Amino acid sequence: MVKAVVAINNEGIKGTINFTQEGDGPTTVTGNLSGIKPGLHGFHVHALGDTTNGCMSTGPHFNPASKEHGAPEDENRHAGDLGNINVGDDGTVSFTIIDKQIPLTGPHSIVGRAVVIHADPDDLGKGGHELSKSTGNAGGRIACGVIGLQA
Ligand SMILES: [Cu+2]
Ligand SMILES: [Zn+2]
Repeated sequence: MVKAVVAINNEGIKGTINFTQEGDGPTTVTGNLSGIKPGLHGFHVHALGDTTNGCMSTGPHFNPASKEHGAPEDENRHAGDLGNINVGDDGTVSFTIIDKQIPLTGPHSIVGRAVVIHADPDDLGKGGHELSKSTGNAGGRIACGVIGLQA
């Protein structure tokens, strides 16, 4: 079992996101976050584990197969497209995502890259906005953290 973790602590948004993968199986993502505006927020793996300029320096969505932005269940999606998280009225969210395109080992590993939470909902590529096919038009980057291997 390979494990990785992200600690989130940006502008009052706090929490932890854990990743586990057994062999070549799917990766399970579990998160507990607080301090976020209620509603849907785009949730992605971005290509770069660089936060020297805050979340802006994490680059675009992780996209090793050069596809378009989409929903997690779409064939045509960025590997980093994990959809939305749905924050409750109390500003907290607990979620579990199981996904096959975000391995923790090998050439397309997400370890050392970044998780980003957005201000707005991800339209999953279907919103008809000029940004739908690249970012899901999910708005600003309100929190992020670098994915690190866990012993
Ligand atoms: Cu993003
Ligand atoms: Zn994307």
